[in-house]
Amino acid sequence: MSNIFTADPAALVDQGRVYLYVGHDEAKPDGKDYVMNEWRVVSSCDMKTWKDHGSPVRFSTFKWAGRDAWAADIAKRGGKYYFYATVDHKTIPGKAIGVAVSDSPTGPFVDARGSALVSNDMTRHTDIPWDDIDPGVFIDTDGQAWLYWGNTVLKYARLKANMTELDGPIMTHAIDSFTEAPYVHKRGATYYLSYSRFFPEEMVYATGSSPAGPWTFKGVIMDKNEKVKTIHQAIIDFNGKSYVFYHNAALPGGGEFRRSVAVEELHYQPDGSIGLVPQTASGPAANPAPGCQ
Ligand code: FUB
Repeated sequence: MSNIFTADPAALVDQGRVYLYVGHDEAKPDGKDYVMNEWRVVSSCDMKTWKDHGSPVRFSTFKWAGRDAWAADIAKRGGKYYFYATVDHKTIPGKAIGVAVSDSPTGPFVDARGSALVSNDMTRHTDIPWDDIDPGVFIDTDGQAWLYWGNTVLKYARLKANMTELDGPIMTHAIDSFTEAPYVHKRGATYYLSYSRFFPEEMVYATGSSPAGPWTFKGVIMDKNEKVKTIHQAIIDFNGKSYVFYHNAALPGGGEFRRSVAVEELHYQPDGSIGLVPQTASGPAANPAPGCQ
């Protein structure tokens, strides 16, 4: 998307098509903070040409939220699409995570609970009010769904099969220099936890043999951005290749609060490690998925 500023990608491959969900950075050129009211959806059959599906979900989809359509993630279960989203809570000070649901990857989405799934009063690990942000949802091959989130402290919990309730306690992992944007994916028997570390952020990853860790730090996936301190990744496989979405501030007029989502191909080495991914101006080559329209 080069006509608007976007951030915090989440991605889902569904029926041979890739859907990309992004926050909309609406700050003015001299803006000093995020202005984010909605998430946008685009989709592609080849990672090169994108169809705009507009905005099927906003912070105001959650009546209990007052502002801030920050980072989100999505999962499909039982024919429904569950969208986990960071917003600012109207009555419980601090950030919170809501879950919206739709019968279609392009929405419209409705609040699945009518209340926050996670709110700041449920976590006491740090004093900051923005520690309950950046949900990453992962459904394991055994069907168990997990939610990861956090700023400063990495938190995680099981989700019930209904995808709208936590199943058990909120747990934490002590991850050195963890900043935010936890994201878990699985390749073969290996679980990959990618996240942002330091500030300005670099995109790094750890691996483990279970969705609950323990996690072994492996290395840097992408070096920090030049013009913006955040980077926020999502990693998927699509049509035989692997990709990492992230954001930078490369569009004209871009900056800290005027970011742009981009994508690059990601390569696994024979030992399962992820090679350093350079940012390019052109992105990956077209990868047309057979039968996708
Ligand atoms: O877009 C607002 C916040 O900035 C996100 O929640 C973080 O991941 C960072 O990208």
